[in-house]
Amino acid sequence: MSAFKINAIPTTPFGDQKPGTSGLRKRVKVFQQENYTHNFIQATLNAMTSPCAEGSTLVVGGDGRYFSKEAIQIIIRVAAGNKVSKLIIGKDGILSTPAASNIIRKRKADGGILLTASHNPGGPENDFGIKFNVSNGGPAPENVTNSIYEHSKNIKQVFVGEVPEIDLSTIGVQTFEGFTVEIVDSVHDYAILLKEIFDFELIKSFFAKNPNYKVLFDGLHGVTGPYSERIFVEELGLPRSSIQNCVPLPDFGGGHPDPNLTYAHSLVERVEKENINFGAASDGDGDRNMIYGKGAFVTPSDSVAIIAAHAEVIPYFQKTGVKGLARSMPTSAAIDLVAKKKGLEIFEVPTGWKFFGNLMDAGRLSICGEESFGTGSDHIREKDGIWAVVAWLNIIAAANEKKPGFGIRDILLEHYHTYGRNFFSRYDYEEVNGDGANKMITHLRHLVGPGKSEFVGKTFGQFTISSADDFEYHDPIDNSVSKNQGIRIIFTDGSRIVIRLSGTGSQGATVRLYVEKYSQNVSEYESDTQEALKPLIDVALEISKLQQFTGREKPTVIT
Ligand code: VG1
Ligand code: CO
Repeated sequence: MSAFKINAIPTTPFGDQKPGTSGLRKRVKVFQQENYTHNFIQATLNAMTSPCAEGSTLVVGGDGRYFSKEAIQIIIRVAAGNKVSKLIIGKDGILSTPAASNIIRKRKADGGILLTASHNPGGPENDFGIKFNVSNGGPAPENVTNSIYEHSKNIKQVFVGEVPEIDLSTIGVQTFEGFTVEIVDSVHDYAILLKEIFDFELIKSFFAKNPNYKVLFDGLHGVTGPYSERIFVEELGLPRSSIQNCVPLPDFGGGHPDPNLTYAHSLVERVEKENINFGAASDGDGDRNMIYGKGAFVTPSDSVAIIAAHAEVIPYFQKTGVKGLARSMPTSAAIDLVAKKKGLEIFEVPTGWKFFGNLMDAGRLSICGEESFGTGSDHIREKDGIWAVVAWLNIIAAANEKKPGFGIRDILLEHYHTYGRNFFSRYDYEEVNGDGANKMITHLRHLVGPGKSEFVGKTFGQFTISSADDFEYHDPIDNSVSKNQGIRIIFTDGSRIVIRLSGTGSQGATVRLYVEKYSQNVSEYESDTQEALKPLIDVALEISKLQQFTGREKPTVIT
């Protein structure tokens, strides 16, 4: 066992290491600055309190994007320098976000460092990201990320252990005096987990009985490639042609690894052209998903509601029961209607998966989702792209037992006939001038802000305002309060407008405008979303003065 020297290297703070919605995300060039990554890792380890970094076990891995391998060698040396006792690292540095969450829980680690900027493009000119997860496997809550930021602003030295470069490509254990590095298979534990959750036999027998049922999964060259190969091809027996773009690339093949109608267009085109029954995609780090059948796009807000409505066919929920449901604030209220019907608790939390963790740990939440293509459950503490895809396959296989030929579109329509339809859309205005965006938010805060009761009762077109605020969340478990989480304008017919600024962008500001309209009019169930929402979008633009403040006529992306 070799000993190594620890050096205290003097450094000075960078003022910009404030984690956003999901970790610190910046251009690769920013992380490549001398000491930048060292500083952030040291600040993260300094922020660990229960337990401290010294003596702890941490899981490390990510989506394999450009600069990951260099960052992992830095993490190894800084962890050794801070007397971390063990690092568990995915082979080649690869761990999808859900797989990392699972390993933290299964191995009872004290936390994890995840290297990803999720759906943001990768490569030398694009984004990198570092996120700290705590011992429940979930993203660090705000008190921890605030502490990381405080430490980063006051940092004076980084402790670096003189350990040699570690070969990340060989599974096994490497031991130094007081410090161990274990390289683990990236997929193994995750595959076991999914097989415990879902009815793989039922899904396999559905495929066997329906040899013409075509499935296409698109990994968008993100981290899910090896996971999809294992789950869809090896375990569920689908042909290899059922997966595409499944070789992880450090720059995602130059693409934007975001599973939505804009960036997963090659999947959408093939599903339509080749009459594929079941299409799905996942993002760079494997926590997002899109479900898309021929002529049937499932909005993420509908997807989580449908999974909740059909939870009884999933073995995991047969065992645990469904304890409660939740969604992020901008997500449509489709899942609220399921909760109501089933007599379950429903929670509305701010944007960001970290807000679901406490509810899950307290045994009050089983299934939850975000409109941003995030769906998941309390099997881990991150959203889980492949979990959502297999959940849908499980639901379809179960439905076909009674109704042969039942597909994605049938499930959607059946859901609308039972619960009504929540039309939902999000408009993103990316990389707008930060000043203009902030001024717009100030204008909106002023309109809705406390004591502004005259705004309530005002009518715009066919919509009359019934309430408006800047969303504030009181966590029912630890009583923490999160303020200013987005402007919410609710109308008397239940329609909603939400406006907030993104916390994941790396350049300029991104404005997100969310609109939702509820309908129980059967003749509208098959209507086009954008048409159905047009009047409400006009009202949102009028109230927010978005076009005046940002100078943007049109959004960059509509989902
Ligand atoms: C976005 C989404 C949010 C999601 C977050 C991280 O945040 O809106 O719902 O939790 O990304 O997703 P923002 O602040 O940009 O709106 V991922 O797949 O990056 O981990
Ligand atoms: Co992601």
